[in-house]
Amino acid sequence: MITKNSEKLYRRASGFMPGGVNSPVRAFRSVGGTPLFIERAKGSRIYDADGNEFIDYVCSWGPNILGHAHPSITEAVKKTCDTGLTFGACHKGEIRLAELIRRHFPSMEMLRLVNSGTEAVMSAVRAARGFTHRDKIVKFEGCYHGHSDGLLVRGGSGLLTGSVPDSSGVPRGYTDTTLLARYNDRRSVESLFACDGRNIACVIVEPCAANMGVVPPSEGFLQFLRSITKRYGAVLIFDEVITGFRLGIGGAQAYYGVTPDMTTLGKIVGGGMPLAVYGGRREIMECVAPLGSVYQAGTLSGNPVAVSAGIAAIEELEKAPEIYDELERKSAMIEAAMKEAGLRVNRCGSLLTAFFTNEDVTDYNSAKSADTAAYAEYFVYLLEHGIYTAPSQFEAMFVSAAHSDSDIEATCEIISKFQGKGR
Ligand code: HOZ
Repeated sequence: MITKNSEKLYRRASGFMPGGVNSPVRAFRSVGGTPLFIERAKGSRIYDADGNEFIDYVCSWGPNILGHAHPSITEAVKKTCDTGLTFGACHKGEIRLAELIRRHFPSMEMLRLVNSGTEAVMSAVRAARGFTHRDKIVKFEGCYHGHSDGLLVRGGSGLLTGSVPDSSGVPRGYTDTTLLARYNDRRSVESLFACDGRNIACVIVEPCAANMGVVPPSEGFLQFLRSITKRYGAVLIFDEVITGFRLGIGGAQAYYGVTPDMTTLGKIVGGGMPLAVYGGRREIMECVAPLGSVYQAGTLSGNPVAVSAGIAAIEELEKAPEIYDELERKSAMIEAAMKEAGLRVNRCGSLLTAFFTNEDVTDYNSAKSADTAAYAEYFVYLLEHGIYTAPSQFEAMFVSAAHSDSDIEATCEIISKFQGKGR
């Protein structure tokens, strides 16, 4: 595969951006080689600066559930651009998007539009603290909730990829109130509540973890979180930045039948534009300014262009609910091909990870047992055969509605022939 142009661009980028990238996992550090510079994308395909074409299973890390540059979304964006890029004031689209979100996430009785998943989570945690008048929060090892200070403890995604459990630059005091529990381990949660239950403002969890690779919740785990938080008066926050509108149109909460107090959304809800949401029970959201004393604001919050993309994406998903059955069918085919190649797979709907380990992956420690060099070999093999997947063991593979049967069949054939050492 020729990557001359990407290499040249990467050298230039490295003079400006740390590691040549604007988000660490993109740097290909854990898989080797040069990051590809993408020139354009359409449907299931991306094309790099050297003219290489790939079937894309990164899908911008989740937003592109309908594939790249879906015509309804790009049309909506173009039309909105002509009427103004940003107003910093109220507009009708915000109400339409809020209505659509609440229709599918009825637990989000009130909500706020923000710009990124990090911002949504940071604001949700602040609202939970303001509502409960408590300071401590519980997060799970290996879950990633963006890069706000208090949540950069034993995180997944780029922290796991780069083997950096805790970020430097975060003063100790900022994480003193962050308590750590083990994913899928009820006892670790019970003991935190037994020690400090009346000081815990919230439990934040990815209802299906997807930032240490995909790790589904064990049977009853989310129900358990629901009941223990209720018992102690703590707020249960589902971080559905990845799972929202992906596991089904109602996200993980509908998929697993567990209703949180608060939810954060990102990725799909913005249709590929920078937009995220936090919301939840009315009485909690009424603590947010200007109604209450929890402050949160943003010049570009509710940006009309991003809002129009989000509306178009959700309307498309509403029009074609069969998409989710199709995603399930196609993802199951890929899972079967991975198994045929002797790989260990975790899958939840259209989120999958092939883990290069002999252990069942159920939490941070078992995820970390994966052989990342073996994953790198698998990644390079796929890339050289025209398949673009996450350049990290600790991320998900995303299947989209734009992946045709022939894309999936070609992908399965290539995966099933993988002969690397991690099998
Ligand atoms: N945090 C994202 C994956 N979970 C990576 C975002 C990116 O590099 O674009």
